Amino acid sequence: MLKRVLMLALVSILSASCMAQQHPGAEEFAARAAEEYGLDPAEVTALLEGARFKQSIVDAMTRPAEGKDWHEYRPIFLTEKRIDGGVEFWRENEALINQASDRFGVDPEYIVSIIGVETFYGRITGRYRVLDALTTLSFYYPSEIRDRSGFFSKELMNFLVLGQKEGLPLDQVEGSYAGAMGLGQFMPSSYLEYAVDMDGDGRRDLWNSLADVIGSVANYLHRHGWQAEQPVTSRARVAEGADMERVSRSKLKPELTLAELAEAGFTPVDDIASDTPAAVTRLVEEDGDSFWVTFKNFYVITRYNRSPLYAMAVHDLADAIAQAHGE
Ligand SMILES: [Ca+2]
Repeated sequence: MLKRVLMLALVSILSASCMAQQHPGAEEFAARAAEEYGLDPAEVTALLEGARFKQSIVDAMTRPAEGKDWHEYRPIFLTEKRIDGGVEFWRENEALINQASDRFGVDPEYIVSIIGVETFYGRITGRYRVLDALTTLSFYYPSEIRDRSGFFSKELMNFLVLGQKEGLPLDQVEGSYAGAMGLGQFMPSSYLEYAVDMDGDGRRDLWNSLADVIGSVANYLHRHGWQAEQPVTSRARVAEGADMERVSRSKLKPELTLAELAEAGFTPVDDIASDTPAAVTRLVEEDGDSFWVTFKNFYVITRYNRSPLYAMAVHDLADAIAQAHGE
């Protein structure tokens, strides 16, 4: 009997401490929020005490989809449902997509495709509280992978700033396990910097205003240097004895001209001016590697998500949607 009473007491103590969690480093964080951003430290502390550590977020972070090979990654996004969904989303929002495309100089199918890859046109925007996600990844980042807790700590700070600026209910806002929000999955820093109020109601709402969502995705691509109606990528012909070092070294930033790449043994199958800056990337297919010449626009897509697999999926989906849409 006594054992049972003790047990119950222990459970209630544990659950009380779960209600108000003391996260390692939270105190210092609140002090910094006050000092550098003029936020109320007591409010920040109270908010963080209501944030919950989530093991599921740590688990998700240690196995992202970008760890897959291309032939496993592509079928996740290049489905008939996602292509048809894109055509439907485009037709339903034709005026807004045209408006954003004209205003920001971004090809419409890429605006549609990004929203399609990120959230299936708003069907999957994430069920984690952003506060829990960013707190978990700031203070409990998994030690077995490259430490990005600094990045998430900055995003947590930006999340607080965003809350103050946009009047968001920070303890309720939902997003991905990494804290990405709304139909375009904007991290707090991107929300602050690139979100636009395209419907003109005085707020930037990336959940409920399709005008704001579509405008913000277009502005994001625009601000990172999108070049309208310019190529994104082209399959590469690889000459015998091609300089494979170029593939590993060129990264994704287009730092060589097509003429220089041709000298190294890589030429695009499409007809593109030889002074165009480009890079080369390699994808793992089921039956070997494929090589791709990538251009500025490909690089711009990787500003959304650093993976070349991501950029290629966005490109392929954009292409498929544009064809089905009849462009
Ligand atoms: Ca708005």
